[in-house]
Amino acid sequence: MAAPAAFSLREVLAAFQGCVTERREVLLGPYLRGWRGLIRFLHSLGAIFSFVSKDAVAKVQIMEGYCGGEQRERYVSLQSMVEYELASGLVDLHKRSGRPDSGCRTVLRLHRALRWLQLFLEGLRTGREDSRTSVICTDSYNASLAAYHPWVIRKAATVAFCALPPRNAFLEIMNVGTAEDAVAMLGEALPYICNVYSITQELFAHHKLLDLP
Ligand code: 1PZ
Repeated sequence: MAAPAAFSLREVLAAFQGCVTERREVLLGPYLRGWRGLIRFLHSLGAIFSFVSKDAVAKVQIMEGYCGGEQRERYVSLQSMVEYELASGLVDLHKRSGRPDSGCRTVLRLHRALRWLQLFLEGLRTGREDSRTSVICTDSYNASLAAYHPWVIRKAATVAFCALPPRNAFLEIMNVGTAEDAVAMLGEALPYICNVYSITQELFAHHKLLDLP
């Protein structure tokens, strides 16, 4: 059997570039394609991260279900999703009620993880050649996602981070070329991720959706 084609993180990050429209709407199709690519990359880092990818896959699947379901035209963008789910009373605002997870609460989890990704990639990009990926990763995690995770997940995450390869090796497994090429690519791609993050943050803040259970 042929080995799966090596894929480059450049294409993955480009999906986030393609998901913002001129009207500053975030399109769910490319957003989820970006996530699928990130999850694939995560798989290449080994089984130690499978508890992370399992959860990420579950969340992406929920969203793909909505995007391919009966109400698919309501799930074209984050903006149309928020409007539809709120107007139809589909979002548990204070306590989970046993109803299916809403798109809003599901995207919120991915959105918080995107903040981690932004900090982590920025840390890698600007880090010194001899800096440790595990330290960059732990610092980014503690400054973002950790606040939303119980102790046991924080512990498991921190242990897994120790398995990450050194900075330059990590930049090379991104498959963009040399470590310098990867740093240059990150410099180009990160503003787009920041943009997706801030538009989503604004949208969720506006509708008071930043603490959905
Ligand atoms: C390069 C190294 C990758 C490290 C990944 C860093 C993120 C660590 C996150 C660990 C969370 C895993 C377990 C599941 C947690 C869930 O409880 C939470 C909340 O969901 P809920 O329980 O409310 O339904 N899920 C999340 O916070 C979403 C986490 C998604 C992480 C995606 C990481 C993508 C990695 C890309 C790698 C380049």
